[in-house]
Amino acid sequence: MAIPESDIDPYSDEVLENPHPAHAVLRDLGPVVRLSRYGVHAVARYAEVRAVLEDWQAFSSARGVGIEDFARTKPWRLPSVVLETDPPLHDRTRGVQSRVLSPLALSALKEPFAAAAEELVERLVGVGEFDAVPELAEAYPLTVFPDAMGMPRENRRFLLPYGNMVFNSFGPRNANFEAAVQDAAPVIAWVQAQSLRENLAPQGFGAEIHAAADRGEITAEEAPQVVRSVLTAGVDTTVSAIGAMLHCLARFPGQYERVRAEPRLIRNAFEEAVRHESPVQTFFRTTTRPVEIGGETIGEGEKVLMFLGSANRDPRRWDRPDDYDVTRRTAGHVGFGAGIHACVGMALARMEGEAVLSALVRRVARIEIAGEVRRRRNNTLRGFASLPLRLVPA
Ligand code: OVM
Repeated sequence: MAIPESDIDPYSDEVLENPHPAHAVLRDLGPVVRLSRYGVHAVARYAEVRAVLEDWQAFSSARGVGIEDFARTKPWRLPSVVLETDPPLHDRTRGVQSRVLSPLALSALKEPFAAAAEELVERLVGVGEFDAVPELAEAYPLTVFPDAMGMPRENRRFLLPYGNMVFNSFGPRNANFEAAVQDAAPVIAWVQAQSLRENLAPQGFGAEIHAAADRGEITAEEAPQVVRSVLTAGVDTTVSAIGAMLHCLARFPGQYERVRAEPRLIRNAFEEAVRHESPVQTFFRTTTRPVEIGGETIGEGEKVLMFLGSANRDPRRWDRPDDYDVTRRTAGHVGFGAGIHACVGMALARMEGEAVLSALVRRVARIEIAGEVRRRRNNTLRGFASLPLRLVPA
């Protein structure tokens, strides 16, 4: 038995534009595949993606969750003390984020999040036709998220190029990466400054993370790094998820009607969009020992690429995986990852998605595509460069 090889380039323009055919080929080749172009192993089936996510001892995050191995190459930025770590450090830093972003801690934000969505959607219904990327998918998180963090008003849009850099940096040093990191210095400096205690409001996620340092849960040096982690992961991802939800509801008008008739489906409509689109398409792990996956053994120190988007559309796990179905049992999807590194901000993401869709179903009878939809090219994130929509008032 040998591990099958493939020369598919998951970071080519063609595959980033439409990854689904390549995912199907990789899934059908076997439970684990070697990507000859990059010298890494990859898992594209649901079962193996899940198995890798759930075994942090054998599949480490500490050597980076991108294609670069921190044991061989100097990391592009100071590694995240949450994402790019293993226990015990991971559990300490993650524990602080987890408390600050817990559903209970977020309950006070429900009303302001709803109010912001109502205001934005009301205005957009008046406009009628617009590009939903800047006007809605970006505009909404860029208001509610920095407010919740306790950030000043100036330069909030810097969060977008910063996220774009970091999510490109998990892939190879290709044209996408190079374009994203041009003029990186001022953006990186800004994010670093925003993470400091003195630049964060006395109330908000930022202040709460710094307060955890006062209690000795994390060190004073770690606190801004834990803030930076939330700033990095908290915007681009939700922009993509909200964009995906809007795109799905426009492409599947029957599903939008269904949600309007039964607003208790709103939460699952967002969740199903995260499964269907998988805004975060890929992450890597590095093996800490020779380890078996799907009956094959791979050696120590090997990079393993997990195709989350492929797992979420694996017909071995999902019925009609390419359909957007707001009544689907979405539990078990890996759009937020799984295991100890599963998205710590998912309650916040869900609140944002739910607030936007709640505002839409009240005011909008139909969501229509109103022009050419263009995909964005990023080594890790799947999203849109442009999503022209028409909102037909109720
Ligand atoms: C971090 C980080 C950065 C990007 C993504 C992410 C999806 C985390 O710096 O911790 O999670």
